[in-house]
Amino acid sequence: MKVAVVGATGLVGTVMLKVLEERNFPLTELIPVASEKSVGKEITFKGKKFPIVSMDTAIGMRPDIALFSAGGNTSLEHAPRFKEAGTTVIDNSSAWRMDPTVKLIVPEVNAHELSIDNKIIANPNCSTIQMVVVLKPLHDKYKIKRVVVSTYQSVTGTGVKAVEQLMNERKGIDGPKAYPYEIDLNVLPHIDVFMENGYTKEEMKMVKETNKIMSDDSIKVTATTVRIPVMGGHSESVNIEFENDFDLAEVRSILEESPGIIVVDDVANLKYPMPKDAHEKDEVFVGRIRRDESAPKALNLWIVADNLRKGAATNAVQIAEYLIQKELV
Ligand code: 2RA
Repeated sequence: MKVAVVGATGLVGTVMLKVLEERNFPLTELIPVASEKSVGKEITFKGKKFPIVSMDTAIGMRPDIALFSAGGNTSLEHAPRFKEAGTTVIDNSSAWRMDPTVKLIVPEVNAHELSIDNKIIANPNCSTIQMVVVLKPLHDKYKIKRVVVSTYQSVTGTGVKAVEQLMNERKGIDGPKAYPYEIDLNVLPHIDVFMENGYTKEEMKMVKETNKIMSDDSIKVTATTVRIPVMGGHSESVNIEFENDFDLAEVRSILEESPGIIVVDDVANLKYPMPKDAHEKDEVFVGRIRRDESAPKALNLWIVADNLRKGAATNAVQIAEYLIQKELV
């Protein structure tokens, strides 16, 4: 399997390479792609050095799969070119997610939708991925009416410049700014740009992507997405209202038995999910499982995951693994 990683030197691209290595992905040739200024440099993968090549060179090498994490404009321009060359593209940008002809995939939820005809596949937004992994088994059992989610998102979701801003602020030194305000000892109720309806683009991604991935527009979703000075991953406080009532012990066992989920919920011993524990893991961690006592048939959960791994790189690699397993590529 010839695999290209487009954006190989970026925050997510670097994690994609790490995940491919850790999961011993069955690749016969690796094609790292980055901007012209990086062409010719080398990356090390499984102890071997691979030269970074240009987009055109990579397309000419006709990879079987191309994992993209290079921004929306790059995906819009070059994903179709890889597709033309016979490559299946799995894109981590938001460029294709709401395209009705493109599948938006979280393997634990809707990998079954994939077919050999899907040559551009969209990787959902990180904050959406970790939430729908948990919603899916509960929706199947109790049918979800409405979801209210507040997120607490790591600066790594913004990128290297944001991590540098946080670290510089903690050291009390000036430097490049990724945010309009200080992020250390602060929270910003503002991720991406504000829309006409007062929501941010990040919040509307959670709303629209959830309905597409769950294939159910009847699920009402509202979101408030917040940036916090944390590194290890995104956390989410999720309130779910169901059509049908539930048994709390059954909810817990359903989650414990669902793929990709680890339940960490023992408050008597102060056990609950935290970004520090989720960092560099591929699972979605769920805790603080409790009935919402203010409403019938409603549940509160706390969901944490590493946004660079399950929220981006690992989910993309899992899609690629599924394509190989089902001989769709
Ligand atoms: C963020 N989910 O956290 C967005 C994009 N990675 O900034």
